[in-house]
Amino acid sequence: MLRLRHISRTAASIAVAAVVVVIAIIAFVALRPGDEPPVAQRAPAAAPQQTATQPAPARAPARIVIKNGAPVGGVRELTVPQGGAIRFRVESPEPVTVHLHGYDIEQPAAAGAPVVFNVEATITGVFEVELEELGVQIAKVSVEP
Ligand SMILES: [Cu+2]
Repeated sequence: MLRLRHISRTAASIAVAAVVVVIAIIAFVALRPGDEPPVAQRAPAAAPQQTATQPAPARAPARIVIKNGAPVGGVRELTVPQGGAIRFRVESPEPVTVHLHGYDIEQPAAAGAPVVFNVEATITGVFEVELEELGVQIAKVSVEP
């Protein structure tokens, strides 16, 4: 038993030594001067990610999620000053047509293809946003003078 344990310990030591050698070879290959171009490529790649997160502060459109043919959380109320932008996004697991009354704009949405409305608020009043086929109101848009 003792001897077996000793042998397996030796085998383990050899295995560890082998792993160390492999790591040393990998480290040597990776750290050779030839690796400099990939490092240089990596630096610019990180920069676009930083700029990609910067536009986020621009207010995201209101997000309306449709479930079982109705808006989750009820009819969304949006208030926009005249001259501003009516912005909302509708996500639906089923194909639907989203209709912004008053401005009379219809756009389709489907699973994996949400629709984003970004409409200049030129007309004042209170307007219904409807799932056209279902006749279901999903939002109430107030454009105030
Ligand atoms: Cu409608």
